[in-house]
Amino acid sequence: MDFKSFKETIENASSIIIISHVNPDGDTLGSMCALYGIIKDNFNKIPDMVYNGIIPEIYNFLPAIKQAKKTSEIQNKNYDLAIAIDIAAKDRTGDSFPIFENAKIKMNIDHHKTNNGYGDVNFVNGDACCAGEVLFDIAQQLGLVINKETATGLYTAFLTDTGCFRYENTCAQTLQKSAKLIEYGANPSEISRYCYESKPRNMVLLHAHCMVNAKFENNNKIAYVLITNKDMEKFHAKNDYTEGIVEELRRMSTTEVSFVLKEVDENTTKASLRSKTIDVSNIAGIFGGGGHTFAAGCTIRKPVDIACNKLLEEIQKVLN
Ligand SMILES: [Mn+2]
Repeated sequence: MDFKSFKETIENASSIIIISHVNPDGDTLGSMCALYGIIKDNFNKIPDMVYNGIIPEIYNFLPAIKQAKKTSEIQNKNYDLAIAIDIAAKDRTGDSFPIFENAKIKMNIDHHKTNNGYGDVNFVNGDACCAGEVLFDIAQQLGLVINKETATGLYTAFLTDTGCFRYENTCAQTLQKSAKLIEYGANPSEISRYCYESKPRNMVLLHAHCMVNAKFENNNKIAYVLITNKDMEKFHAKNDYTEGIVEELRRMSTTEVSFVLKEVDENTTKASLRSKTIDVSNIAGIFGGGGHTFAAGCTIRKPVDIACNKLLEEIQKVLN
């Protein structure tokens, strides 16, 4: 890929905003902070950063994350340049969609295979393990400075989107590039501690509750749990506390597909799907969602129990 237009586009913009995706994760937030650092250190400009919903507490360690604002706090609505990072499709910008649409130039930096190149300038590599890797490649090819803070953001993206270098998107280059980031100052044990051993107590207790109440189908090949608003209240849970439950269900040797259904309101249910074998992005696609082969999500406009039956039906069609 040719990254020269990255440089030109940044140089030509006098106002820049970086947009992370709804329900932000370690890749979108780590990459956003890294891009902030890259633009600040190499182009002498201070971009704005915007997020949707809540930033999971574990990511408060990210350098520069405190500069990020909620969509409602953004005054300027007409940026020269808006950069979507780790955003598979435009609607994943959530509340920030108007900011993205109003910008004169739209840049799209991503690694989702389903990304259709919706920007004016697109850096999309479906083989990259995370959006942070695409950004790393841009910086390396253009000879841009990666300081300790930027390396910390990028390393967080690599670590979290590969599930601690365990998923199928982990390859030799993933580790080589991560090693480079350590040379640039990222501290692997410290970042792992923040990402994996700094969870709010009630989040861990909610996870335990979900494990105890998990259900199984197809000879335990399907493992799933329904989370109602009542469950959330019981644990004073913030929205992001459900992160990671679907992966815990996949951990069992018998699991081929796991999913978590979360009640949003009486007619809306959010589904997260994980798999070891079948393509769950297709199944999410049936309900208007998408994602990766082994990790996908969708919103189903049905009450949680009906959504559950519909989703089970679709998974069983593929498994049987
Ligand atoms: Mn990602």
